[in-house]
Formats: sequence, C-alpha cells, structure tokens
Amino acid sequence: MKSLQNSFPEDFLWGGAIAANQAEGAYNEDGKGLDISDGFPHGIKHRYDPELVPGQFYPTHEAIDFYHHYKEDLALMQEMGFKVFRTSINWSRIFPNGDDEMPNEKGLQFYDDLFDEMLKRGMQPLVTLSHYETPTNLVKKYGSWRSRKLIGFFAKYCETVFRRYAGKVKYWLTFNEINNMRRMPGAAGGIFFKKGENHQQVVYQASHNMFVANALAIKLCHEIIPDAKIGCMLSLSNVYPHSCRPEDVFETMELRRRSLLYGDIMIRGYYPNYMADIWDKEDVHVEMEPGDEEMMRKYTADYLGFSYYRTTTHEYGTPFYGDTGGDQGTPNPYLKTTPWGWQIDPLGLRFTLNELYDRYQIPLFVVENGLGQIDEPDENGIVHDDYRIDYLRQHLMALRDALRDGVDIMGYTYWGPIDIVSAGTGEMKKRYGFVYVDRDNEGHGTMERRKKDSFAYYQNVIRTNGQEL
Ligand code: BGP
Repeated sequence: MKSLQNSFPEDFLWGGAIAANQAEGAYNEDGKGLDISDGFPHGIKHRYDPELVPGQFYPTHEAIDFYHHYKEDLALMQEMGFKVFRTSINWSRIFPNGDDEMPNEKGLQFYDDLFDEMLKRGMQPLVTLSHYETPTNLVKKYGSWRSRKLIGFFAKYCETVFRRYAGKVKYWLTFNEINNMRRMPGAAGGIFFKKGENHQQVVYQASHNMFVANALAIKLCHEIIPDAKIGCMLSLSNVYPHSCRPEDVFETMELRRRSLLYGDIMIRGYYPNYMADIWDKEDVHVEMEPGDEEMMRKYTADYLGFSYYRTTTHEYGTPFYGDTGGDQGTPNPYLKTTPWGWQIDPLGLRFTLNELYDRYQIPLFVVENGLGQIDEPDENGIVHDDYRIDYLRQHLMALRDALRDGVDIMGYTYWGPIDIVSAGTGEMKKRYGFVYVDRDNEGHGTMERRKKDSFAYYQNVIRTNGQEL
C-alpha cells in the first residue's frame, strides 16, 4: 500500500506553461510558414481568416515577442525557481507548409537555442507538439485532419524533433486539449466545416486520424528517446450536475464522457463501449484502416497532462457551450466568477484529480491552471495582484490535499507565468502572468517586463517546495 503523502514530493516539477503562438510573435520570421493561429484576429472562439486580411491587426503576429525576448523571460522564470517550463514547438517553424520534403533549419535552430537556455537555467523543457498550430497549408490543401495524409506529415515532424532534441527534451505532450475537437475543432485540429456537412462525422473522423497519429508519436518517442515520457493533454475543467435530479446527474455524466472519451482512448488504448451509442445517435461512421486499433492499443500515454481552470454545472435538457476554459453550462451559485465568466473552484481541482486518477491510474500533470484577470498597474507601474495569489494558493492547497488522497501528481505548470495573448479572445487585457508585459489589446506598449506581487509569492512556494502556501 502507498504510504501517506503529506507534502509535495521532492522531485515535484514546479513551473509554468505557455504556447508558441501566444508568446513568440515573429509569425513570418526565419522561414516560418503560416499556421492556423495566425488567422484569428479575435481569438480561437471567433472569426477565422483563411487568407490574412490586409490592415487587420492579428495579436499573435507579434504577441509578446518571446522569440526575441526568451533569454530575459527565462531569466525571470529561473529567478522564481522553475524546475520545468512548458511551451510548444510551432510545427510551422519546422515544416512551414506541413508537407515539405526537408525541415527548416532556422526553425530547428531556434528551438535548440531555446531548450539550451532552459537547461542552462535549471529547467526541464516540457514540449507540446501541437498547440493550435497546424500549418495553414495543410488545412487548405488536405482539409487538415480529415485526411489520413496528416498522420504521415505529423509523424515526420515528430520524428524530426525527437531526433533533433533527443538529448534535451524528456517530457512531451502530443495534441494540446485534443478534446477541444468537439468544442473548437478549428483551433484543435484545423477543421472548418463546409456547408451541409455532418459536423460530428467530420469531428470524429478527424479525431480518429489524430488518435492514430498520437499512437505513432508515442511509438517514435519511445524508440528515439527511451528515457522520455510522452503524455496526452486534455481540457478537463469539470462539470457538476446542477441538482440531485437524476436526469441532471445522468446527462452530466454523458456530457463528461464527451471529453473523457479522448482520455479513455489514448490512455486505455481503445474506444470505450459507450462510443457505439454516441456514433449511432449522431449518424457517425468512422473509417478505420487495418492496424489502427492495434496501434492505438499498443502505444498509450505515459501520463495525463490536463488543464483545469474552473467548473460549471449542467441542467437536464439545456444547451451546452464551451470555450478555452472548458465546458460552460448553468452558473453555480456557490462560486465566484471572473470578468470572463469563469467560475473559480479550487475544491473542484481536488475532485478532478481524484476522479481522473481513479479512472486511469497513471501519473497526472496539471499543465495549465491560472487566473486571467484585468490588472491595473499602480503609479509606479506595479501590479498588486492579491486576487491571483489567492487563486494560486487555494489551487495549490487543493493539489496538496489530492496528493494526500493518494493521487500521483508529477508537477504543476501555472498557465501564463508571463502575460501572453489570450487564446480564446486574442486579448492582452486578459492577463495571467506573474510578470507584466507592457502591451495592450491594440498592440501598443513598450514590451517592458515587470514583476507583479504574485512573482515573489510563487517564488517562495517553489523555494519551500510547497511547505509555505
Ligand atoms: C487553454 C489553452 C491555452 C490557454 C488557456 C487559457 O484552452 O490551452 O492556450 O490560452 O486555455 O485560455 P484563454 O487564453 O482563452 O484565457
């Protein structure tokens, strides 16, 4: 029997997480091709421009210019004591069109330098292979993940980066929030519907192709970097039944399964029995090739990385929406809400960690959790973000409680340790950082970096390995 875990393990991976497209900028430098994130002027929940509109401001094109500031930014992360730093490789820096014969050396070199810098500063890179960054050309030419051709292109990209960074990167994630194929298939998989299509058919077929690609990536990773761990990544903010009415409870379970099915497949290795009913009701017929199911069964995730921001509730028969924070239903009267309508629920994190560990029995990694808020700098330009400290403290206490419950948790990477562009809305105003970046929604500002009060708080948490929360 596992003994009682009363505190954070010695090797707990403390750190922070960003995504290439929300931070790097330099959207067309050094041979980078366009990727889907380049075409959303107001975030991934809103309009997508398949062709860039002249004169339109696209916030991610410059973002916070991490591409040129990463040394200074990582120095700040080191000052907080980060043991791990999560970012993505932007696929379109490596294969600008997605289907190129040869990789782009300048793109490869950038990530070499970036990972060297992290390692020099005592941080393990945790790398997402695809964080809403499918090369645009693959969308135009092949309809993105609708086509099985994408499996081959993705495998080639994975093999290239595994070989190149084998000595540097030991923690990998395949597709960021792959279960967002259901809520935001444009961002998650480059899927934009055509008139008259059965959306569910397209989503599940594309998801299937991604599952095969996921299995192939795991296979390649283990062959090329035997000491690496590669996980899957899901958006798993939680949903409670709105009441104890059995219909509320049952339909909430069904709804939750629409997310968990992605974990069930990539962790257990096979489609769960309840899929047959979902596909039957939605008139979905997924084409598989011989060998697909065997691949999926054989190459499963080493760990589950997930994002957790909030919870919501579900009432029987009511429509359901979702955004970058997860599913969104009927507001919960017991919880406080951010200006973006996200309901803060630290106990929900403990609940979710327990639920997931009971279901999967593999290590969990909280790879995104944080508070997006409006920060008002004082007359000296300093942000006093007690609300962020409070959010963080409460979620870390919940995480410590979950460790005591017996959940196996590898680490915690706070989302957006430095202000970046919001994925959902494209705003800079929605800030998560411990470090303020002087840039606004319209792209004005000096790009100067300044520590907020939460910086010292998190630094002390890491210094004491979570003893002082
Ligand atoms: C997740 C994404 C991130 C991220 C975060 C916060 O869905 O993986 O890319 O940005 O949500 O969302 P937002 O930026 O919309 O506040």
